[in-house]
Amino acid sequence: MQTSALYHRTESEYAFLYKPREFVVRLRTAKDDVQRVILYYGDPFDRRPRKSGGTRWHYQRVIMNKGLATKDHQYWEIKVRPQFSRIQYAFHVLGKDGTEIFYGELGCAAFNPGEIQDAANYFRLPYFHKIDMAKTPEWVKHTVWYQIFPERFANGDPSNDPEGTLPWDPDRAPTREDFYGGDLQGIIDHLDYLQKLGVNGLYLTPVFKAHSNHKYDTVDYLEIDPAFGDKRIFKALIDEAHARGMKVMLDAVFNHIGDESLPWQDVLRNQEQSRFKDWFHIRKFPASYEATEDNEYARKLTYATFAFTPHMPKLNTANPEVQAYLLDVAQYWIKQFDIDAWRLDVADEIDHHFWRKFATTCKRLKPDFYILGEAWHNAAPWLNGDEFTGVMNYQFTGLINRKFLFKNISNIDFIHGLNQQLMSYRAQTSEAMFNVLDSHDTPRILTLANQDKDAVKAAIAFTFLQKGVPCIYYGDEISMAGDNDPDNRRPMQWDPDKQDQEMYEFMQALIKVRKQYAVFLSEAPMQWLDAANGALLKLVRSGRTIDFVCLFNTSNQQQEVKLKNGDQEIFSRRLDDIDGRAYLLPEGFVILKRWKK
Ligand code: ARE
Ligand code: CA
Repeated sequence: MQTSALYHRTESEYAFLYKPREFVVRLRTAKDDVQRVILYYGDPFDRRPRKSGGTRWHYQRVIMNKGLATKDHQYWEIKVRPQFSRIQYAFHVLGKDGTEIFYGELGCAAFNPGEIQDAANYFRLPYFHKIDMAKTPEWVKHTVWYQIFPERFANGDPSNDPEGTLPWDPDRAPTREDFYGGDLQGIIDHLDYLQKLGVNGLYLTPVFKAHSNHKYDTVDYLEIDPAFGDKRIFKALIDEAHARGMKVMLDAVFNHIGDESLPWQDVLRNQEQSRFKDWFHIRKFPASYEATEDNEYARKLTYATFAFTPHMPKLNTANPEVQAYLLDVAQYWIKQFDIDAWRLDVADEIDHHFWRKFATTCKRLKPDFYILGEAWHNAAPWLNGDEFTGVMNYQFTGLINRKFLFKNISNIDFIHGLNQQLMSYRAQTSEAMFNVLDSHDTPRILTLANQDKDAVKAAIAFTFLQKGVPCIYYGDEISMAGDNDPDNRRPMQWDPDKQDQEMYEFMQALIKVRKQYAVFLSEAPMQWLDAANGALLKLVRSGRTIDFVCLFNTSNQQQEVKLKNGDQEIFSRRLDDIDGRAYLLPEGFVILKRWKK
């Protein structure tokens, strides 16, 4: 047995409370190396008399389930409910080669029944604290998000258009500096459209006062940008959205502030004498820059910024004054306007210390508040329950794009990659992930897919069947195209003759299914059938009363599909020729809903 592959760590994605009294244990082993894993567990204070005198630990034994596999590893998983909310546990691992290992906190040893009494070797979770448990608000699972870039969604009020506003033209590629006049009234005007589509969560990129069209260079966090409207209109938007059962998430850009903001302007004027000098990370005075985007110049910056961008000086979030200021902003929009979630811009470049305070502050006001971090890489350090609820799941969805849009990954590698992502987080965190296939920071899916709409449909359908909440980037539902930023931010196409109605109806149907089975699709385990099959991707989500059998034709040929329930054939079709009782989607893939007796 390859004992070096054995891995477990307490209070992590390997050992966590899923519900206040339900403890999940995962063990990693080498792939195809182990035949069985038995979990030994008991109460750390439960000693019982021995017949021969003295006492001994009382342990229960349970066989662990074979869980998901990655390229190199096999995961084993089990849920246990210890009576007194505390546990000590270790693993008895039986190798395919016949070796038996006892694996605990002190490492691996040959399995020797005499030694299973040695409590020092047991992993421990000394007490189950509900307050420390990573929690996913129930509403998050029921949500299908829709991301809006307010400057480009709809112009509901021409009177607030900034100077030089261009005519609304979805066919024209915007430059970085263009303005099209989109605003909050425009969103309000189209809430009926969004409701009809079925989405029930709106994620707005920044709406606070700032100079750019994207508003990531905040001038004032406590003001709505005048080109977007004012607080009265913002309140109306929240109320109208809530009245329709939609949640609203705003973008918190706390890593940096705009260079036109009061604190930074004060630094530029007063330099070392500025009372704001410790609000930033200034390496050398004078802190200064010229308005140039040349990177050679940028690297000579004397102060920290976002990505060498001189107009985005980085805030010193370790400074208590800055903390108080930003936490006040966080509270203000929850208290006064009842927002439901914050999306945290460049979240991974801000210290954990600050985010812990931030999470406590938000949840004190709204216990089921959703905190979504922007982190493009493994985000486990922020997802222990005291910082973010989930992150923008670019790693996960990147794989989906590779499978369905670029078609450059085999089914088996794809499945292993998805499994790896799922095993990187606690189960409830995977349920809270924000699954975006594209956004204002990436090319649009249709463009990534080289205009192949069937591929787009497959990618979206697949995403909607995963754990984690899906998000649609405005305009994708009517097949808008767009390359990298800024081309991905074209004005929304509102001309019905130019909107792709078929794609719209497809998404509408999918959103309906997702919402109808929201909890099931969040929680049911993932089961890959026949994973080595290169032509058919078969995912089964199995619940108590219902199974989803999801088949995706990943080849470019017609595929024969047969499904059996025991000996009885329950489904047999050619995959581009499906009809009947199955809930089905066109173009070579199907979701077959099978009710259990
Ligand atoms: C734009 C261009 C840049 C250009 C710059 C010049 O995109 O290429 O150099 O202008 O000024 C906002 C605007 C952007 C603007 C940027 C800077 O929306 O249009 O850039 O400000 O002015 C990384 C970060 C991630 C970040 C992305 C953009 O980790 O946090 O880069 N995303 C957020 C927002 C953005 C926003 C900002 C941050 C700044 O969502 O919209 O930009 O507030 C890889 C890496 C990631 C990387 C990702 C994308 O996969 O792993 O770390 O994300 O690519 O580049
Ligand atoms: Ca306007």
